[in-house]
Amino acid sequence: HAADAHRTDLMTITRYVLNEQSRHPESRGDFTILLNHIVLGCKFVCSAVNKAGLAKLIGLAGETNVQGEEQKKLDVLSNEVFIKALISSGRTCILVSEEDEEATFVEPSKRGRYCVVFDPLDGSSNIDCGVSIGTIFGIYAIKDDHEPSLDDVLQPGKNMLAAGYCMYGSSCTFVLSTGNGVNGFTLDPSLGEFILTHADMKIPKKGNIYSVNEGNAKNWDGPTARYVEKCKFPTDGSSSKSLRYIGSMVADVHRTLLYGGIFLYPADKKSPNGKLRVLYEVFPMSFLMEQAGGQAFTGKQRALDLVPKKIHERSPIFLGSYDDVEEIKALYAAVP
Ligand code: AHM
Ligand code: MG
Repeated sequence: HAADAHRTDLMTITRYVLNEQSRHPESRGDFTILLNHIVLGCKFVCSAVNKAGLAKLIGLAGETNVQGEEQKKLDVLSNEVFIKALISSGRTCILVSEEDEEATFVEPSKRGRYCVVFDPLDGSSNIDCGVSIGTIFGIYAIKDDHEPSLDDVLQPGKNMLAAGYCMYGSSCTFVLSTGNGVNGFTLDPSLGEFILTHADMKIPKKGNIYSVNEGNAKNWDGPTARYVEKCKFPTDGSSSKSLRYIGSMVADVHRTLLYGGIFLYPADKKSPNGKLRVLYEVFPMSFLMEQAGGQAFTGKQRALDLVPKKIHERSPIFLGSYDDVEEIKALYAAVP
């Protein structure tokens, strides 16, 4: 029975990546090992996030501090877990984390060829009210035989080998692309394994949801303002779009990927480069969107073509369904 086979033949994320890698004869399993360490970090964060409310009540971890300190602690804790897991994988050479001002250069004896850029716990201001948060990451590889330097990570997003996120929500979901489509895995807590649940994810060509912090509207530029106005008061006879904004990038992007539509974090007068960070927020999400058949645009160019000059650089971002991003591109193109 096909249905039985489905239930007994579990496609874990490790098995999936091993299959993928076997298409590359030169592969030595390094990528699989690296990914396993990222997955370990995500499982740790998942467990810590699930206990966060409880910890506050009965004092599980970091019990000595009160008044919102847990929040901060969870960020820092997650970062430490990822940094240590990534170094101990023996497959990394440079790590860039949202939590650390400077990049981490792995000591030669533990070095490998991968660079990992990541936000260990994005949207952490949402922890206390139980809203979904996530980890976002991207992976580059250095060219053989040279001393790792920042130039190895100051690369356009299109040079990433892989990107993904893990969402800590009502279930724990890991979405990954190794440049060959997008696949989603859900953590089975009883097995401690991520199982393939969303094979070959494709974003709808057009959606009916827009997602933006409208509180910033008074500071928007013309094209962003016109776009959002069109979402609410369409002039082409189409129906108006729904607004959904969680304020947690992983959750907003995950919904956009599944249901279609557009996510915007535009420039505004106060923050001319928007809020989101190029390396570990904009690039991985843009990579996933393109791999799922959508688009990602900065207001000036394809997001993945951007070449960052600094590791914590920011950029405006518009990403989502192909047709919806096409519309915002047209509005920006119309401005001289
Ligand atoms: P953080 O890295 O400090 O958590 O901020 C990033 C978050 C994103 O998850 C989210 O898309 C955005 O900030 C929301 O910002 P705002 O509250 O300005 O709408
Ligand atoms: Mg962040």
